Amino acid sequence: MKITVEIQCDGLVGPTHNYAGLAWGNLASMRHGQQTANPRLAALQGLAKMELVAGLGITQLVLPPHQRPDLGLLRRLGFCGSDAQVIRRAMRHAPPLAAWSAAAMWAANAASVSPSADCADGRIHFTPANLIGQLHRSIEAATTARILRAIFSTPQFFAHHDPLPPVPALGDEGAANQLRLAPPGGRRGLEIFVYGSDGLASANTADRPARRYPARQTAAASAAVARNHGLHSRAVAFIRQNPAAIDAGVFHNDVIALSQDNVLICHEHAFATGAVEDIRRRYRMLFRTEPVICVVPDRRFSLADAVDTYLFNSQLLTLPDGRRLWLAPEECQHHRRAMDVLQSLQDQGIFAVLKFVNVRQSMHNGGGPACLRLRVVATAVELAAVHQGVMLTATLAGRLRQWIQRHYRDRLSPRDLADPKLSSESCAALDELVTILCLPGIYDL
Ligand code: SUG
Repeated sequence: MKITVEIQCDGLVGPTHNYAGLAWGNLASMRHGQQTANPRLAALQGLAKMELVAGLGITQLVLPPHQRPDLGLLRRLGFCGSDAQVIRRAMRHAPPLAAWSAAAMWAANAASVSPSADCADGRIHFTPANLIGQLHRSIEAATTARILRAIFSTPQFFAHHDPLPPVPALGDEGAANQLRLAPPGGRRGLEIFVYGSDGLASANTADRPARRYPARQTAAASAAVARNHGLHSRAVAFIRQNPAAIDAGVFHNDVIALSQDNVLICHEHAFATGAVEDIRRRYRMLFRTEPVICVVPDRRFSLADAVDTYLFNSQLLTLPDGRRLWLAPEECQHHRRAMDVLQSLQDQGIFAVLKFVNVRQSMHNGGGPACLRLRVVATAVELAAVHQGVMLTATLAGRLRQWIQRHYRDRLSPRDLADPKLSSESCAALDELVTILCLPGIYDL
């Protein structure tokens, strides 16, 4: 049995972080739209979380932000001239604010990832999410693919797939809709894909349940990812999200469920009826042992509580000594019912240590601690093949902090996005960042 580590890959918040209210069905984004953001604080909060995790002896890696505004998108939409003219012209019309979105910070949506122990060819597989549900996120896939290929570059260990075709029937939002259960100790796991709509199967039928908010992940997309990754059919479960959860603002599964090792924590209304029993049965068949499943009842903690606090969007981390740490958003600390749930999980031995983290700038756009990170389970040999320039050390953290202080604004309203200087400031920042991270060639600067 090979010992594995779980690499936490966090998206560094980009210089154009703003509140444009772009994400329909994501209540925090809808509520905070048009407010003034603080990109510098957002980036520092994200970095502080990374430092906290790295300080616990957990492997932490930095994913660079994407280049914004996306002038290529603006030109494709028919705005022409010099870069400054393109920006001014775009802002004069109904401005496609998507081009300024810093949403790539939510790395849990960057890709689906399967550890080598789960894949037929014994390599770690990556599929960048196509994120086709919303324009501002659909522009991420190409850069994400480039960044992942640059960081996990050794073909002997890492396999990279293209994002799925960009059509609604194959909507894919990555690891935010993936769970994985495995007995402790680095073995194969049961990969659980959570979807909101059937995709291909129901694309042409009129019997889809009416909903307030869209389901972003399709079963057809999840099945395609599982096939591409070479997952064994016995080690995969496809679980339907409860439409009531989506309508309550649970736009990704990681707002309502989380997993680590052999532990699954979910809300009573996270999944369709029978899903938890299905997971339990499959786990038992695969590993001849019981998983630990905690279902949080709605009467103790409602769907609205889950969306308000992001309790389920905590990071459950396994410390080097084998104990588990629950890293919750600070919002939980001031919420009595969230604290009661945490106390009961701790009493059941789900985790030994509880910590809180302030990522409020991200939270106001609907992204909690777990949204900001992508997990990659790797063996020691695989870890050694990862690009070392992005591994968070105290030195790198110090350099990034200075870089943020130097380049980021501390106020950015949607109206400020029209300023062509913001674009040149961002380019200058990213130009320096590729040197800091030793990642040339990921942007077209
Ligand atoms: O896709 N918010 C993101 C939040 C993603 C959170 N990720 C996970 N749950 N894993 C989204 O809804 C808001 C952008 C804006 O409104 O400007 C936004 O895109």
